[in-house]
Amino acid sequence: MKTEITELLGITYPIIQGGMAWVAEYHLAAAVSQAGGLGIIGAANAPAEWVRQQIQEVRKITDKPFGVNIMLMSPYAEEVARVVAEEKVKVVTTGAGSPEKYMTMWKEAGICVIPVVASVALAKRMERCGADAVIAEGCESGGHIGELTTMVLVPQVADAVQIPVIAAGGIADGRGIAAALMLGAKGVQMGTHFIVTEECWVHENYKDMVIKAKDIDTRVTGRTTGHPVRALRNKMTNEYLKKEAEGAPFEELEMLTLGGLRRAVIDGDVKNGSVMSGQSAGLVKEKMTCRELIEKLVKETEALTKGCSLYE
Ligand code: TUI
Repeated sequence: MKTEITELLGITYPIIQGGMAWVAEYHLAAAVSQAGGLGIIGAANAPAEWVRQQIQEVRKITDKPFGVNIMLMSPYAEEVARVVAEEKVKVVTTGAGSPEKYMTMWKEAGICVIPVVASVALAKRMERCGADAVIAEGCESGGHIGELTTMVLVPQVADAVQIPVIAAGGIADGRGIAAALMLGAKGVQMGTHFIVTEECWVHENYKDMVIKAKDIDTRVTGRTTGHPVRALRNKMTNEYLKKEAEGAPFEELEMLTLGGLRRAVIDGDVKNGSVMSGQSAGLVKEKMTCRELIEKLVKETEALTKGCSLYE
């Protein structure tokens, strides 16, 4: 499965693990990289020194490439941006905003910069300011989402830019990967399925809820606040959507999801917490190691794409 993305990043398979807030810490990132994909540490709302320690922990486990995702709405985004440059992390992905102001610093540090985009306009802007690739993320994804689905976003972004495109949103098996490659992507990013891997340190309640989830079990909160977030439906999403429909103030709503992610991931409170997950939860059936998952994905994809000229 050699593509422009495997060559750009120096990895075996064009499979990137999403930089999920609170979920993507060093055990997961190291295991994914060790298995031939690209592991990513999710900096989310964490302070810069926590991110530095996570980077150092991955380096103790593997000498394979890995990345850091910077959530640009974080109050620590600026400090984290400096830490990844100091640590000369190989790959930086960004989410929930535009990373333009950090681009010069990162390029000078030799970092491969891959912003997540949810529109053609932002993809073009990222290419102009020096991005090495973009992740086109459809609204099937978990967490903070855009408007368009993966099916329509990926081919339009692939037509609009010269740099390689990575597809994300709704992909959880070889069929999804094969489809993404057919749409013009050179790689995929997956989050939800990696939540249930053995090396992922989220609470077992969170994993069990992802595995039990059916096709229609996610909800999007915050459409009216400008911060739409997809999570598995529970008491929290029910209350949120009720309050949102009643016009509750922004701060009151935001507290329910932001603080809620910690409650779900760490405390295992999957009733009152925010169990962020993509729509692909319905496709996720069992727990396995990162290596087992990646090998399964590669086998499925190769069987479907045999004879297609998708690889280099
Ligand atoms: O960032 C994500 N997913 C996330 S971040 C996150 S932490 C959080 N928790 C609660 C509330 C808010 C955030 C959980 N999940 N995905 C990448 C992504 N980026 N999806 C969509 C976008 C995006 C959207 C609009 C990127 C840029 C953008 O516009 C930027 C601009 O300036 O035009």
